[in-house]
Amino acid sequence: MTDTSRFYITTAISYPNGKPHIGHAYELIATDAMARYQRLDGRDVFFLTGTDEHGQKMQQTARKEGISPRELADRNSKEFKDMAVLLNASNDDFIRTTEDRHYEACAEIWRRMEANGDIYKGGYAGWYSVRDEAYYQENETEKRDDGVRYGPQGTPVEWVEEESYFFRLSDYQDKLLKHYEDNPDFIGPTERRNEVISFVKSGLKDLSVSRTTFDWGIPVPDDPAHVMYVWVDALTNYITATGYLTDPEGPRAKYWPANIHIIGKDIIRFHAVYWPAFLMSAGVPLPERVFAHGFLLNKGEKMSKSLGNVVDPVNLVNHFGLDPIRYFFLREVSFGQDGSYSEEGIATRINSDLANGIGNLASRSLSMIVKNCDGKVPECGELSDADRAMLDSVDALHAVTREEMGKQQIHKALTAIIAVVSEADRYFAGEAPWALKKTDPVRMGTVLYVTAEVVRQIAILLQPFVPKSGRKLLDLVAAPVDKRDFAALGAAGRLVSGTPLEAPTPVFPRYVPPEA
Ligand code: ME8
Repeated sequence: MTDTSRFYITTAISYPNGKPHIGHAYELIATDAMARYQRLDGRDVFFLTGTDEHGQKMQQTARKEGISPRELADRNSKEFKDMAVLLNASNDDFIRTTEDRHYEACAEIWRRMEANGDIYKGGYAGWYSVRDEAYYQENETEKRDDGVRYGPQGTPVEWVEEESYFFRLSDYQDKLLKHYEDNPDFIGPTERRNEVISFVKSGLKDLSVSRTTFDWGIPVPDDPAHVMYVWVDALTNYITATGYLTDPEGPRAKYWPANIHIIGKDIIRFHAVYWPAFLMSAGVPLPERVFAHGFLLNKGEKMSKSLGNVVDPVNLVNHFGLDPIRYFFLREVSFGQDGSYSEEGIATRINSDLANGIGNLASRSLSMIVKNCDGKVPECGELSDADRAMLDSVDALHAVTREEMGKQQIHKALTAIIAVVSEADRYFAGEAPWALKKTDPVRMGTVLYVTAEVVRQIAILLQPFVPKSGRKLLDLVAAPVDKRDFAALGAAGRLVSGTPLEAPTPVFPRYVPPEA
């Protein structure tokens, strides 16, 4: 039975201290594919993305540019919104942490943690990385030959001493470990789960949750000399958007707790340690799962502004086209691991799987139908063993992809789909319908019917990954608009013989590199 239960999925919210880069685009594309998959599978989906606009990093960048943090946030948040449109992301909301609704939710969660006795005033003296917006223990930092001290993510840290509120994180060590044990799927993939467990086992210190040396943040209730530590503010975005704390009777409150937070591996500690501790303290249910994807590397090298390889997603999409780029990242990178990309890698992948794969299969089979079957979906005659095996393979894809997508193994879902395309290529070549035209036109019709039915189901299943191309393919097989979700997969939605088809136009053109 189709699972019609609600499904709430989020991306991290990005710092708009600069324009979006390819890592941001990657996370949004992957999360979008998961949201679209669940929607087509009949679930009531709420998909959230947005921007994380407070904190010292934003304030410092704005100062360097000679503008206010709000101006910086407004300018770049728009870039992130535009990117979501460019990437055809199906997010249901876009949250900005400078919105009023978010201030209210943050004040509420703070009050609840305070009422639970978990917040006290003290003084912080220790290392802070502005680039990571993170506090680090002395033993997590190292002074390098350049005389600068760096944190575990390779960003410089500075010494901070100021009055600050603390959260009693140390009280949550055992509760967190128990939660990880009782809920083995809370953190994925396994490497990240192990990393988090060993971090928590090594001992948790209370966490400084407010700052007093700058003011670009959400004021602490009843003590406006303090702004909330940006991560308290940022993590709360996931709840703000549902209204769970501030509008519990509202239409979106039902979406909390989230089914899954999709984030990058660099911010797992915030999501799998601090966030569940804050929620336990505030008496709010925890998200079901936090899944960390890997980092994208440009030809194997870490992206960095100084290396000049921070690829602009807009250029990449303009160059290769949106769906080819979406497909490349989703198929090429094992979701959860780091991935490398290059122009050659993208070209090879999209030509082999899209142009020569599904694109070619669709155009060969459908143009034969248009030419030889009166422009109509042919009758499906008696099925041979080969026909049945072919239909069984494509009918099985719903279950296979559902299983893989349920584990965030996006690349495996796509691999399974493309394997059926290859099988259909072999089937088509083996049955040689062109040779049957004169000898056995009824049999030719059956082979073409089976092939077109494979194309129909592949098209339905490709929609989460390459939405526009999936739609175009469905137009080519004249699939009715109300028969394009996963309920129409398998025998339930078989092509109807006699349906008129137009001559196919190419859906996935071959990528030819521009002349040097
Ligand atoms: O961390 N490859 O924001 P952010 C893949 N505001 N993913 C990457 C990447 C890369 N090269 N670089 C960054 C923040 N990311 C916080 C989040 S959530 C409550 C607050 C991912 O703009 C990164 O891992 O630095 C994160 O998930 C997202 O992009 C936003 O990064």
